[in-house]
This record gives sequence, structure tokens and C-alpha cells, in this order.
Amino acid sequence: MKKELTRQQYLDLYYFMRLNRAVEDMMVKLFRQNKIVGGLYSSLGQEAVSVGTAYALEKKDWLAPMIRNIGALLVKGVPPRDIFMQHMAKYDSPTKGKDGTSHFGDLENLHIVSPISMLGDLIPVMTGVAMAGRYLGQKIVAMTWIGDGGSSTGVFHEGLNFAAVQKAPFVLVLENNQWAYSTPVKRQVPLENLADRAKAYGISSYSVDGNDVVAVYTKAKEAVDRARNGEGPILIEVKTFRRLGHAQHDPAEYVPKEMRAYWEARDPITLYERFLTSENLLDEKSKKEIDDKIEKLLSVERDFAENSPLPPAEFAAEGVYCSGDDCHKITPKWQRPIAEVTPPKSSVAAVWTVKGFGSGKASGGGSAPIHFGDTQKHEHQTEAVRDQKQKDAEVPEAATEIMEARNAKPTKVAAKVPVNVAVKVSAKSPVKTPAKKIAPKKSANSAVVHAKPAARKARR
Ligand SMILES: Cc1ncc(C[n+]2csc(CCOP(=O)(O)OP(=O)(O)O)c2C)c(N)n1
Ligand SMILES: [Mg+2]
Repeated sequence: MKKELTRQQYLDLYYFMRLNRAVEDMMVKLFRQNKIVGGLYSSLGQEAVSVGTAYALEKKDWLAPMIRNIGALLVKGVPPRDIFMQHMAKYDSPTKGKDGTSHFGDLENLHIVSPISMLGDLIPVMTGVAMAGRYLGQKIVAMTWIGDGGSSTGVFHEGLNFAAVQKAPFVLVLENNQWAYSTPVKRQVPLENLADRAKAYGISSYSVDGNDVVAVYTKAKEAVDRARNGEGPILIEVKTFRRLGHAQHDPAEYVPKEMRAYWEARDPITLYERFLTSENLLDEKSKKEIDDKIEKLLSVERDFAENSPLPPAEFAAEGVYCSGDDCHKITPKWQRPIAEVTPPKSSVAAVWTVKGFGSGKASGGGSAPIHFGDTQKHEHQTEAVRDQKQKDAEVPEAATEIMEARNAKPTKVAAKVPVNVAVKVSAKSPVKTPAKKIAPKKSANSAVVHAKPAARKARR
């Protein structure tokens, strides 16, 4: 651990790690008293990750926690009572008892997006938040966390690639705690450093000791600053260890004893206390003050949570589905002049003329169906459809003439693909919408030629 922060910053990191652990210790007690509704996850031994990374964010920045990031919520300003009540499904909880664990957000004040259970899905969502902030000129950074297991999902790769091409101001913390449920990381990823995955997307990455809170904070701050300055997304792998099972129900007997012993000797709070003491940043007196502060705070917060009622039974049917404005109002916040953020309308009238259209034969003997490979039968074709196809079959020559006249260069033309009708047609319901009403779609694979409105007329 290097000494580079202010005394207050060092002590903040200590306070939040201690608070993180104390909140979770208290919840274990509540769980054993049968007061927690649903599962209880633990970040024991991983506090430096949540605290060190979230502490690098500014107030206006956005985060979305996963199950082991209660520390990040505390740093962002969520009061412990909300975390207790949420886990106890109390009526005063952020979701009024409708949901459990950390499944709540605060879009208005704290800028927290609720966790999504499907691992990896927060990555594209937070990329979108980061892009929206940039669009509005807010200079914000969005951050979320993903486990070693979650980094093997498809959406991890799609999301990170999307963030990379969009150069989104987004920081992804890959919390490598060695286990995804009972699967060790080595049995799911053939890499020594998961940070190396960033190479595939052309983005920067760091690999950090996740039990050294100063190292975590320092790298996170660097990443947040770089993302904010327009360098695009950054992946931070933090190497740490899940000290308890996946959740309270899991004794984690599959974890080798030596591995557990190694990491238990590297407890992030004990390591940090040693550092603070050696740097004269913490003595017995100030440690005792912090102990007392946390104990007092949590006793008040727990009492509040315990005294909060469970939701009334009739509330069970309310607020399950969003009913519009009386549920929550979504109003755009135009923080820049509307004209500045509204793209101009296109003045180009796109017209499709396609060589070879309609010249194929369907298996039923009629002209080529709308979908390539479709096998609609004769009897399913209405007269109108047959007429339409007849007309369409006349197009190729006209189209060729138009193209030649305009010296236009058509992109690829797939002889069999009848392109100008972008309508979904199934064998059961043949085309009902006349082709001329369909808005043409621009596509790289389509045979597309732009022609003037006059040419369009000629086609018909
Ligand atoms: C897409 C998806 N697959 C599976 C699950 C079930 N599941 C929840 S947590 C978990 C293990 C996650 O391991 P990891 O990402 O390493 O996070 P950790 O629990 O170690 O923090 C699994 C498989 C899920 N929630 N979403
Ligand atoms: Mg894991």
C-alpha cells in the first residue's frame, strides 16, 4: 500500500469497509433470527472492492451494484436502514417490501440503478446510462460490477464490445473472487488474468489486488478519470476471494482448505489496519471512536428497521405492474436546448429498385415468396397477392433501365431475394399490405438503389 491520499480519504476508506462488514454481520444475525426474507449474500473479505471502487466516483456518477456490493451502496449514501428493511421486506423499504436483497435503485437522488439478476445484463444498461450522460453533456461516469462467473455470459461480451465501440464513459469492475457458486475460475476461463479479456475489445484494463483497498481505489480513480476524459470504457479485474458460500445456505465445502487459509490471512480490513497504524493514520483512540460510531449508528438503524411494519396484505396486488403516470412519471430532462440534441430529419427520400425481384419460383409454383426459403402454397395466395406478385415480377427490367439511366451502382443483388417488400409474411397469412406502402429499409445486404421520385413512379 502506498501513501498518496489525504488523511480523511484514508480514514473514509477504513470507515466504509468497517461499516460494510458490520452491516453484513448484523444481517447474518437477523437471518438467524428468521427476520430476513429470502437469501442473504455476503461480501466478507471483499469489502475493499466495493468500497475502493465506489469511492472513486463523484456524487453525480451512476452505479449499479451486484449482490456483493453493499459497500458501494453505503459509499454512495444509502442509509443502512434501507438495506436492512429491504432484506426484511419491510413496508418502509425502498421497494416497500416488494423485493429483497439489494434489488432497489434511486434514479432521482443517488443515481443508483437496481441490480438485474441475469448476470451481465447491467453491462449494456450501464453503457446506456454512460452514453446518455455524455449525450446530455453531464460528464458522468457509470460503473457496475460483474463476477468471474458473470464474465462468461454472452451479454458480458456484447455489452463490453458495445461500450468499447461507443467509447462510453463506463468502468466495469470484474470481481474475480475465484468461485462462481461451486465452479472455480480455472474451470471456466483459460486465462490467468481476466483483465486480458479487455484486449478483445480494444480497451484498457487493470489487474489489481482486491484485498488492498488503497490499490483498488487508486486504480479505480485512474479508470474513472480516464473514462470521464473520453478514453472510453475500462475494465478493472480485482483479484479477491469469496470467504463464505454463494449465500447463507451454502457451506462451500468444495473450497480447498489451503486456499481459504491463504485468503483469510489476507483479510482486507486487517491488512489496512496494519497499514494505517504503521503510517500513523490510526491509533487505538481513533479506532475506538470509529467502533463506537458504527455501533451506535447500526443500533439506531436496526431498531428503525425492526419497528417498520410488514406491508399490509392488500398491498400485495398493488404496484406490481406499472400503470403509467400514477406509478412513476418519466419525463425527459432536456439539460441542453432541445434543438441541440435533436438530430435533423433526413431530406433523402429513399426508393428501392431491385434487379431480379420476383423472378424466382416458389415451391408451390407461383412467383417467389416474400421470404427467401419460404414455401407458401398456391391455395394460400389470395387474388390480390397473386396480382401483386405479377406486378412485382415486371420490375426487373424497369429497375435495370432506371439504374442504367442514372448510372447508379447497385449494391449486391441476391437474385433470389425479393427485397422491396419488407413485410413479414407467413404461410398462414400471405401479404395483406401492398408493397408500395411499406417503408423501405436500408440494409447492406439488400439490393438497394436510390432513385429519384420520378424513377419510383416509372417502376409502378
Ligand atoms: C445469466 C445468469 N446465469 C446464471 C445465474 C445464476 N447465478 C446467480 S449468481 C451465480 C454465480 C455467479 O458467480 P460470479 O459471477 O463469479 O459471482 P459471485 O457469486 O462469485 O460474486 C449464478 C450462476 C444468473 N443469475 N444469471
Ligand atoms: Mg465469483
